Amino acid sequence: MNKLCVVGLGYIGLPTAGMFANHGWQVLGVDVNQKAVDMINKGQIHIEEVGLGEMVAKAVKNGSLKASEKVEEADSFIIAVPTPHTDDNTANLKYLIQATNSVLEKVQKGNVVIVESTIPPRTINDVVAPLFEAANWKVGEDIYLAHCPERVLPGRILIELVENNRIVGGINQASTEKAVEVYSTFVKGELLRTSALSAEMSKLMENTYRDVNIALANELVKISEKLGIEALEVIELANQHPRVNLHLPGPGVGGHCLAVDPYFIIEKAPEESQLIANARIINNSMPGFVVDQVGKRVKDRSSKIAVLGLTYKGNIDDVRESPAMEIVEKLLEEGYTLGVNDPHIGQEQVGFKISSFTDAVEDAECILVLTDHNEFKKLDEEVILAKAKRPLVFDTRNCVRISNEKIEYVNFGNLKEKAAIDITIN
Ligand code: SAJ
Repeated sequence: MNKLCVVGLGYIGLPTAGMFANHGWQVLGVDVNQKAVDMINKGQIHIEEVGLGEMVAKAVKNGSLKASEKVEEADSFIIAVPTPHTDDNTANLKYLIQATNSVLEKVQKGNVVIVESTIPPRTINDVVAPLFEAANWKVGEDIYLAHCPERVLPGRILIELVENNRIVGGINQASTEKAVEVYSTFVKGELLRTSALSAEMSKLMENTYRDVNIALANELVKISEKLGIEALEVIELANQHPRVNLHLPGPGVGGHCLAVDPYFIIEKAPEESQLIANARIINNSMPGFVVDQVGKRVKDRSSKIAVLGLTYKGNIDDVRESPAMEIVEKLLEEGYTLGVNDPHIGQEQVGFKISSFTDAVEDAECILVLTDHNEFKKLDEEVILAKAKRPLVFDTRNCVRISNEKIEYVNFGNLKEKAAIDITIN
């Protein structure tokens, strides 16, 4: 039986370990978090993901998955540790280097080492390979090295791991083929063979493409606000062109991918990354723009604002890099009183009070929608009319559908009052 060692048991590493363990591999999952290791060895999980609990429990029970704090000898190694960005927006490769060094202690001739973590371009060639070379391994001959970025969406990880096409980028062709052999165990999507360098850059460009396009939509909102144009109507009309797909404006871009990955490119080629850097500046300016727009409608800074939604996008429980959190901070700095409601957030995730919808809306001069949770698509209009001081809904996500005429509705892309508009983008 082939043995696999997965270093890093987070949102990507644990589902990956479980998947291999359920497809004929003997898997050792390694993590520095002792609590996570203990839980997994009891067949439990420390993160939330649809179907993952059952998958891990099954693999632990039948003995194909074990967890440990120490790397052991194996045929293949997968590294799936975080690569956070530092305060100066450069990648922090500390965990990747630690993980590589721990693999280095156990690697044997003929093994393949695969990095799944998102990394700046040239990291495999300039950082990871030299660590093995310094230990006298001929990388690509004695041992094989590849970068296979993950591209799965939280909530759908177990499905997308199997069905998505997967980029497999070896440091040389022999490494690519070795890594293809590993993933072909369960991947039903296409395995796209390429170099490590192209793999690194494609992953970053996928998220940068989205970030730049969202910046374009956000810039359109600002231009439209100045010129009295209805931005959302413009997007809807322009998208009728067969080769145009304008994205949706919003209160900013959050999450640990889109708001971070473009910096990995900028870091390596700052002079050349003008458009990418400007897109980051535009998207980062959106929380301030939202607060200015609130200020135009609610002049008395001692008023109460009801904030609906804190997560970086709808129907998830993740507040990492969320523009809504920054907007809350800025509104408080302006002096407003806030009532905050988010049905997907627990009190312990944030440092301020989370209220029920009714309590949040009570006495509010403005109901500010920052996240497109399903719960917000149809608001309780009776409660708004009975409790709010002024029944004004300011919808930065174009997601609320209002039916009562007594409620004033302002759409973010249409800063003059008008009904929400139905737009779909890919
Ligand atoms: N957003 C807009 N307007 C839009 C689309 C999104 O303002 O038109 C905002 C969202 O509200 C959110 C942010 O962008 O704040 C990011 O959301 P997202 O759904 O675009 O992306 P993520 O970060 O949840 O996941 C992305 C995905 N990448 C792409 O769609 C290209 C996912 O497939 C990747 O696996 C993931 O990044 C990753 O791990 O890199």
